[in-house]
Amino acid sequence: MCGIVGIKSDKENVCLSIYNALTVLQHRGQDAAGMAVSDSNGFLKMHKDNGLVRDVFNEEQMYRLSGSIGIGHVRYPTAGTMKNSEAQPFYVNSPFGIVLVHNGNLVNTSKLRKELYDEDKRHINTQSDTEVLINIFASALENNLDGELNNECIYKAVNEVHSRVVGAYSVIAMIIGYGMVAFRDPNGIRPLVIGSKNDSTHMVASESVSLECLGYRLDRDVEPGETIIIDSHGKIDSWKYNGDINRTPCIFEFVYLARPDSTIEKINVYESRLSMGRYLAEKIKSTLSKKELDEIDVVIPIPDTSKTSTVPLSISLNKELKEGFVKNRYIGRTFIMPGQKVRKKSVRQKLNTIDIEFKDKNVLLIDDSIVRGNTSKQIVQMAREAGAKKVYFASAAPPIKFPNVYGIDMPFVEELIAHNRSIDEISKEIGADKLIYQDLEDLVSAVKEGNPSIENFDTSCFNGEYVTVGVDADFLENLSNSRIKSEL
Ligand code: PIN
Repeated sequence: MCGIVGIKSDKENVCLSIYNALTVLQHRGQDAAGMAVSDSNGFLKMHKDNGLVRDVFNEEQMYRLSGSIGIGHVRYPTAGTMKNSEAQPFYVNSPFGIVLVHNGNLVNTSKLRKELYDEDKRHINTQSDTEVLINIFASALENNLDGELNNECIYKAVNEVHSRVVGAYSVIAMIIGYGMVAFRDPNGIRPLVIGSKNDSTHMVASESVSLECLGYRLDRDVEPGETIIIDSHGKIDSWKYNGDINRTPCIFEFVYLARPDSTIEKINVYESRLSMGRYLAEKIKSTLSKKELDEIDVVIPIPDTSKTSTVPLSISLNKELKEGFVKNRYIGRTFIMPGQKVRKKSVRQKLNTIDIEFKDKNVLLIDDSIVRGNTSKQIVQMAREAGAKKVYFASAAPPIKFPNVYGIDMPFVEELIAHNRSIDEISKEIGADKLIYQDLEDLVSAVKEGNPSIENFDTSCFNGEYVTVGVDADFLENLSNSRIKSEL
């Protein structure tokens, strides 16, 4: 998962707005950040590096990055390596100066790499699938040029991209001197929204929250398979792919990835989490015996995401909600630390217990999801060390049994605690007295409540049903061999 933003302004220098929008999207990736801005003389300025937004850009770079149109990116590594050369945006200088940022993960990258080399005669210099994508786009633009560059050739180029590329891709590209091009894959797996301030100042971004925080109005989602062009005069035009469009947004955005104050596909993320809590409460009621339910003294969310779902859950169970864990806000994510030992230690550095909420109590802990189960195991242990008698554990998402191939960094299948284990075995593994998982059907219903017109979501990490072609056993095996082992 990554965060992307593009701004075209009628007068103001966009660099500070892009910087601010990237800090709002920082939860989508803390590994690297980058920005490319074009000025009125057609010069492109770019800066990217590993690190948080606030560390990557300094005052000097911000002065240099002036211009009225630009794009930015925050990265959470899902494909490729953690080298700073793989930070985005990527740039090519033919057929025009093009810079591009991408959120998602391509499925047929190996095939495309080979084609680019053999047929398109383009050189790829990194492991990043975004470099593959920009070259496919550039090559398609070259193939479809009809004299002057115009919107029509751009649409034809994106049409070619859709027909060659398989996977998840929300993209913002900038063609220097022409304008900005934003498009979303025909499944609309990763989010992308567009908003505006006035008729000629527009922002495209991964989440609506970056629009709101910068005083833009959310206009709408970029539709699956849709391409939007904002030209250098601020004029907007759009086109819809005429191939297969099958809207299947990633349900995990609602479980954990997106900020609660975002709206994706007209679904308020916060409300979907409240609803998950209500459904999970029903599941808990039907799973635990009356005795077990009666003996729960307190419900405790594991911060931060599950705090939202725990509120209606505790009301529905008629149990007191207590803050039993405090999270250190200033610690970086543990994934940047290599090796299991360091990762285990990091949970304790990140979370601490408020012992009085556990001492001599039967507690029900709520988390948004269980991926590897390492954190859950340590949290259960911490609850016991703080004096809990019984520790029940509930997850607002169903068991994660399959890898995510569309841009969420989920470990390969053997590392998933729910892979090849029954619920009782998982419960034992994390040391809980009982473990309750949300049912997939209920998770889907909870999210759908916000927009009943969405028929399907990508739920592949729960049921192994991948929404694009090309995800077979061979693909999954190659993926697990190439994956960066990082922690979600
Ligand atoms: C973290 C949300 N959430 C917590 C991410 C841990 C799985 N983990 C996924 C649970 S936050 S583990 O609240 O947004 O900070 O199962 O892999 O141990």
